[in-house]
Amino acid sequence: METTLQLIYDGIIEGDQPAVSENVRKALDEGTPPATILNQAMIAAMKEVGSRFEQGDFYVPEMLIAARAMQHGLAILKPVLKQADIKSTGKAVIGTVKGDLHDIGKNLVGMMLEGAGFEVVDLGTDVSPSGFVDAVRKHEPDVVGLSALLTTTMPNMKMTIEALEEAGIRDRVKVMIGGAPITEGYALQIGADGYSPDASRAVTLATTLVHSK
Ligand code: B1M
Repeated sequence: METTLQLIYDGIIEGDQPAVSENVRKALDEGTPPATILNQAMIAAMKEVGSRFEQGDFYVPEMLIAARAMQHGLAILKPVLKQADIKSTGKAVIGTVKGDLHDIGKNLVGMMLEGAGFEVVDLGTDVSPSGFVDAVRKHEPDVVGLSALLTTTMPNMKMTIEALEEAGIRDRVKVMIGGAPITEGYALQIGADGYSPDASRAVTLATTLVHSK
């Protein structure tokens, strides 16, 4: 890995916010593409944090400070990922499902959608099925994006789709899902309209879903 990328990677693992911010700026100044910074340094570092947690080398506080350092780096990348003067591609309501506090992946999806010209309403984390129903009624989006990182919260995606059905508004929106434990098969099983394994493919999927409405 190039030195600046290595420093970003190390900074996230160590939870060193100033180092992450400084080196993300430096990498951009050096002309490193934002996608390279994201994938090779930042997302790779979060994967390593997850492995250390699994092995018992890291605990929740270490995961949390790593996540905060990652969020600081993302804040610097955000304006670069967003292109100016793009016409609205569609409207998306996104959120992390009930019981789940993981928001880095969801925030990244939101940023990439905004970058592609979507108007994004971010409901945050721990969003109940009725929270999604209310937001669909209020904002009338083309797409609803559900994120889940825990196997224990995945069923709340199904509950959300069922709540949209019960409210009689399921046919007004396309539902896309994603998150580390989610698969294409799970999306089919719960009646979602699509699944994306990462933030950039989430943009392609959302665009396809808007055009298929
Ligand atoms: Co948590 N955590 N965590 N955690 N955490 C995981 C998910 C875990 C895999 C770690 C591990 O054991 N290896 C594990 C889950 C195990 C499982 O369910 N199978 C786990 C656990 C167990 C927990 C707790 C239960 C720990 C505890 O308390 N004992 C607890 C649960 C809290 C809760 O939610 N109720 C917990 C807490 C936390 C922190 C709060 C400390 C922190 C989150 C901070 C935050 O998000 N603000 C945290 C972190 C940081 C992680 C890891 C290390 C990193 C997650 C991350 O941000 N990845 C994670 C390990 C891992 O994933 N390797 C782990 C980077 C991010 C860019 O990737 O979110 O996958 P990701 O998003 C990707 C794709 O998945 C996709 O695009 C994104 C970009 O490419 N995507 C979508 C995501 N959403 C999408 C939506 C879409 C489309 C694509 O459409 C709508």
